Amino acid sequence: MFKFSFALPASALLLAMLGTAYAELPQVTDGRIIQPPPGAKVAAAYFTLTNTHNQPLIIRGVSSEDVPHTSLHLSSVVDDVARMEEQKSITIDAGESLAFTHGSYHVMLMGLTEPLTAGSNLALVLDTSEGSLSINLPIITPDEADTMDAQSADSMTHHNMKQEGMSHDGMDHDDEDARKKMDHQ
Ligand SMILES: [Cu+2]
Repeated sequence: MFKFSFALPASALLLAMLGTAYAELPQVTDGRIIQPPPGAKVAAAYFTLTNTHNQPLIIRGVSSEDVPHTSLHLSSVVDDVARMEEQKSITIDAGESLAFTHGSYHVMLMGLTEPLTAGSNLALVLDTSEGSLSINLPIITPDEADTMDAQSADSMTHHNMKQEGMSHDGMDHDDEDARKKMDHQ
């Protein structure tokens, strides 16, 4: 009687600890920021986020100590015009992965005061339904990014997007008119 009543809560506690502290952390892979041209005030951060939890993962915001303005963006093409819209939140279903990449979801880095230099890293914090998620993204050269594209499984998609003029890097982020259209503040 004593033995039974003791053993049950102990195993339940162990499961709870595994569940909250270990098993459900979202996984970040393929993190990269392509070094922008000298003097650029804007860049984009890319990574793949996998929701290993059995509940939807909701990303509600993003911040960085080193970048004045950061936001969640989604690129799209409407009537052959590339545009970006700020996202209030992004939901990743249980067990699913979402690629933040060229022509799709990305973290917009705006008002850069220091150059983003290849070889260094930038830390971001994602505000999610699972709590704050710190991620550290390497800054790479455009050549290194092309090599990653060629090696990645979705390289076809990237190259098709570039041909259609949808590539993020092809857009002039410094253009004042474009910034107004995108509602950047
Ligand atoms: Cu953007």
